[in-house]
This record gives sequence, C-alpha cells and structure tokens, in this order.
Amino acid sequence: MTILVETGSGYRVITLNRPERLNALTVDMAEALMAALAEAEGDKTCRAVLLTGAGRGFCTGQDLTAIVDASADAISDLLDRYNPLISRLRALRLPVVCAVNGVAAGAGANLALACDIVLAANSASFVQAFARIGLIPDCGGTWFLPRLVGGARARALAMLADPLPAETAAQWGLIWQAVPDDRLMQEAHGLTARLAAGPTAALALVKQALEASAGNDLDGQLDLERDLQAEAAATPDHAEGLRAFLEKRRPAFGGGRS
Ligand code: LHQ
Repeated sequence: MTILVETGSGYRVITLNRPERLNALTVDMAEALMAALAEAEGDKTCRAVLLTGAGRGFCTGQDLTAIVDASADAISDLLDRYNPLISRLRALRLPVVCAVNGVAAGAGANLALACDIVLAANSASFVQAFARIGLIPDCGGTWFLPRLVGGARARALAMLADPLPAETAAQWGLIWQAVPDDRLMQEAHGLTARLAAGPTAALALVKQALEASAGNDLDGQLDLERDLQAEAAATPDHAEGLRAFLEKRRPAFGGGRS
C-alpha cells in the first residue's frame, strides 16, 4: 500500500508509505491520494485531514527511477497526473494539516505547501531540489513560493536548491510552525482534532476566499467576501457560534452546511 488511511474521531490521517524511498511519488500513489481525499470529503463524519509520511522522510517528489528514460512528453503527461492532486488539496472542502516529519523535496515540498496548515519537525527540511536535476519547481512551487516567502527568497530557493531547515521555513512564513521532533505528531493531531471540531463549512469558505484572493483586486475580493459571508451566515454553525457567545460557553459546531 503506497498510502495508509486511518479513520479517527472526526478526521482522517493519510500517510505516504514508501519509506524505503523517502516516500518518493509515483502515479499510483498520487491516484491513491486523490481517491483518499475524495473519500474523506464524501464522508460527512470526516471534518479534517492530516497528511504525513512514514519513516524518516516526508516525500522526496517524483520517484526519479521512474523517469530516467522519460521523454519530454512523458514528463508533461506525468504532471497532468499530479496537478489534479494539488488542485484537489486546495479546493478540498475540509482543512488539511500537513505534518512534515522529515525531508520534503521537489514535488514533495510543494505537496506539503499545498496543504492548509503545515507543521514540521525541527529536523525536517524543505528542498526545491529541481534545479539539481535541471528541472523547474512544479506541483505549484512557482505559485506557492513567491506568495509565501516573497520573490527574493523564492528565487534563491528555486535556483540554489539548498535545503531550508524547518525553523527557518517557519520564520520565513513558508510554513506555520516548526516543533520538536518528538512533539510533531502530538501537535499535528491536536491541531487536526481542533479543526475537525470547527465550523467545517465556514472553514471551506475561508479556503475558497483565500485562494481567490490571488487573482482578485480588492473590490473583487470584497464582493466575494460578501457572497461567501452570506453562505457562512446561513450555516447552523454560525447560529451556534452566536448562541454560544451570548451564553458564555464554548460552541459545539456540527460542521453542517445550511
Ligand atoms: C529516491 C528519491 C526519489 C527515487 C530518495 N526517487 N528514489 C519531475 C518530473 C516529472 C514529473 C513530476 O514531478 C517532477 C518533480 C520532482 O519532484 S523531481 C524530483 C525532485 N526530488 C529530488 O530531486 C530529490 C531526490 N532525493 C534526494 O536528493 C535525497 O534523497 C534527499 C536530499 C531528499 C535526502 O537525502 P538522504 O537523506 O541522504 O537520503 P538518500 O538519498 O540516501 O535516500 C534514501 C533512499 O531513497 C535512497 O535509496 P537507496 O536504495 O540508496 O537506499 C534514495 O535513492 C531513495 N530516494 N529520493 N525522489
């Protein structure tokens, strides 16, 4: 099994599972991931996803042994298979936490960056390794990097292909937090459980609004916020949040849509 899926209370844990190859990606794996995300989204009891890797690495991008003799067309066909995974993660109507347990390289780094909240073990690193093999950052790298860390750092990361330690990645805003190795999974589970108990429909609308902001001017984004806020306001969780505030208690969000 190239990925493992565990169903917990309220969320699913998806583990990349080719530890002997530091979880390098194959098309089978990408397709299994897509299917697992679709299943998570289709399960009304699942309200968040936690993505991590088995063993000492998170994911080292494309399995290079599979592209040794690949033609240019085969490379572009491969990306046609991987790109839907990145789009799916961004559009998934569930929050996705990524626990980067070790090195995240090439497309593996950008797979992590496609998730909503990225935690990394202090010993982990992010490597835009592509230039080492004469390629360019793909799987969204050239979109995520300048937006997360600015143009100067994006260019240096992409051109030098040097590993960026997790703590620097957090300081630069590439990821949410770096945590001690022995606390990574505990922190990641805690965060995912917290999101799974959140206003799921509103969190999906947050994703939608933030994603759209990259292509909107302020007026366009204000219009979108008005429309999405109307959707959020119609959810039972909004009513529950207001009641809880007035009753001075913690809200019990059900996650349902209006
Ligand atoms: C691997 C890999 C790997 C195969 C470790 N493949 N075996 C491009 C083209 C087309 C479409 C899709 O997308 C892309 C984008 C990409 O993602 S291109 C790939 C970009 N990734 C890389 O270039 C990273 C390659 N890996 C490395 O540079 C190193 O493994 C790093 C620096 C990540 C970690 O180094 P170490 O900690 O020293 O581990 P290691 O290199 O010894 O790896 C352990 C094993 O895993 C080893 O196998 P072995 O049989 O010797 O034990 C590696 O060959 C294997 N492995 N990554 N991507």
